[in-house]
Amino acid sequence: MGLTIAEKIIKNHLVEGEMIRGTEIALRIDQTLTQDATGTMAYIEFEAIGLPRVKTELSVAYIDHNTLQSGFENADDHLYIQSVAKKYGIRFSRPGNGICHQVHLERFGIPGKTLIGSDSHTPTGGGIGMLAMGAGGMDVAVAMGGGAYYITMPKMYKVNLTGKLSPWVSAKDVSLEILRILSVKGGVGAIIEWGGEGIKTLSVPERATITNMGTELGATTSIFPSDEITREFLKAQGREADYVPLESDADAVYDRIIDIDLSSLRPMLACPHSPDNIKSASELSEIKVDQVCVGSCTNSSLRDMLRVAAILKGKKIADSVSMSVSPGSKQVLSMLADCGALSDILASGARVLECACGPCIGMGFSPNSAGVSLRTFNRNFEGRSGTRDAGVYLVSPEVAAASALTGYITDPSELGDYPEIEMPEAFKVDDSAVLMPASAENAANIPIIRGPNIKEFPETEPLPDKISAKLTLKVGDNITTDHIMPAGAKILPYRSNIPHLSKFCFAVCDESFPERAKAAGNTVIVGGSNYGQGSSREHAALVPLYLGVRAVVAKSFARIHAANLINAGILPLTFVNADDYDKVEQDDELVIENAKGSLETGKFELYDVTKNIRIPLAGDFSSRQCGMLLAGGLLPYTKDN
Ligand code: MIC
Ligand code: SF4
Repeated sequence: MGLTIAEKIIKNHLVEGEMIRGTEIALRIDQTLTQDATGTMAYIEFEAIGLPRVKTELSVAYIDHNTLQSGFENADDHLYIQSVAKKYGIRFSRPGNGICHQVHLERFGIPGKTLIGSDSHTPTGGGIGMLAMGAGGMDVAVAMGGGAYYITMPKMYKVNLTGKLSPWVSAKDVSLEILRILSVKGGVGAIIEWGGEGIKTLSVPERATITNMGTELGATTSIFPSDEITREFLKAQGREADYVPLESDADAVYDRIIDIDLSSLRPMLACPHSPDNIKSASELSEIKVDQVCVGSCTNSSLRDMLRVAAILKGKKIADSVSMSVSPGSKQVLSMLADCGALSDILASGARVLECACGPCIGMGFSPNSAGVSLRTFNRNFEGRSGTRDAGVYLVSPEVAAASALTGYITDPSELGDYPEIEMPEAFKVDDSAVLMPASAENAANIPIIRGPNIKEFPETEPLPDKISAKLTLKVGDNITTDHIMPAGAKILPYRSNIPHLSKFCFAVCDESFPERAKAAGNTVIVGGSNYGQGSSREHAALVPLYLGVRAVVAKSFARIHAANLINAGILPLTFVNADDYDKVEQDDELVIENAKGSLETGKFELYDVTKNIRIPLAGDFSSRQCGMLLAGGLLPYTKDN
């Protein structure tokens, strides 16, 4: 039987299990990345493992999320990460060098390698043919220590692209089209392989836009073949030696095949508040726009920026629009400056922000009250922009620039001729903002710098046999980790301070939750389907742990969040009958008897004391996951073993 691209990489990295879809497998990880918002916690966890050096081929610590430094907290965390990186053998990408996924693609990604990152958009690396996955910080810490990364062997989906994108339509529209087809939960448990003749018309950064946003499908990852286009990209980055060809076998077996004709696509938008709420630009032309943001790890490549500059060139953005442009990396910014495109952007009236996540994670540039914000980003969850009543639309760079000019949502093809851009043959390579670690001999003397913002890790306890808890919060479908643990400029600086963060847990849904949870002592949360989609932030498990959450019962879970809950020693259980979700109510007193014994059978029972009803629950855990849950999480489990 032939293999898919992902299966070929998995086969080369398999350390445990068999490649049987739906069963647990363990993979050797070649590369890791962290960013600063999840990195401090990941490195605290790496330190707890107690190894003198990372064991990966390459590990990079990026600073790109928390770059506002509105107080000492961020600066302290940066110094902590920098000192850890130097000591333990990790490269340190300084603030200003760019967004982790963009820089990693440009400078470090290698086809055929495995990469995990403590950020859910790590699949960006699939654009260059890597098996790149987002993970919780603890899993990244373990991988840095040479430990395997465990996943459920995914199903394999194939998207066949035919045709060629029309002018004014771009890779972002392909992402929006697949979200329209599959929805935010349509990729759960699957790897999405992109192929067909149409991929030959897409450059590596365009492919990376597509794999980046594959995260919003809930997919384990997305991947493109490594072909001549990949070679060209690597050559232009001065890294042709890293090229290896990679394609699926002709008789590879897929669980689902989806065909998309690129020629048929039109400019689209994802409307508030979900990336799969898709409409075409021409349908929405009545909507007035207040803000436009170009950037993020989805759309901040040189190609995207040159395109925006070419559309804005010689024109002014509408008086009513506030526009920001954040290039994805120092390489992109510096090349924009060299070729004059940066001046075209500035002359149009747009504001140029630094090469970082910025508005994408609510670090500044929040929209006005009830404002309409068009963003070339990947997520438009409620409140994520920092303005709770804002309406955020996800768009391509083309729609963003055209709408900034007219002040209304605009199908860019109305602007007339599509301005051509010329991509350079070689990128400008300057890796001086990536600091190399100390040599192994000198590492012992490097001190770790720990500011007062770095607080203790929350305590976990072994699983009790009987869990008595209050149902302190009941929420609906598609709850994101941005709901569970919001980010933004006011909160993000405290990512290494769980007690402080806990005050904001579920603030978007119910501000009284933290107080009520603390008062209850032990808590169970009930959710709908796809609970925990979105960000990989393990804080969405560690903070609930700190607040006494012992189990989350939902109709279904998103992959990374379910793993993070188990890593934190919290039971993720699902309703056997989805209708039972309606039977329980907030404030009910609940009991899960025989929790330990139920781990073996996978059959749990929830007794709702208030309603006097018994509800069957499922928890299908591997023996390793049972071990972690019994021990109270991954760290105690790793220590015990
Ligand atoms: C995001 O886009 O939500 C983030 C911020 O990059 C997160 C990571 C985090 O919460 O720090 C992600 O995607 O994993
Ligand atoms: Fe940064 Fe936004 Fe990308 Fe997350 S999605 S890594 S916040 S740019």
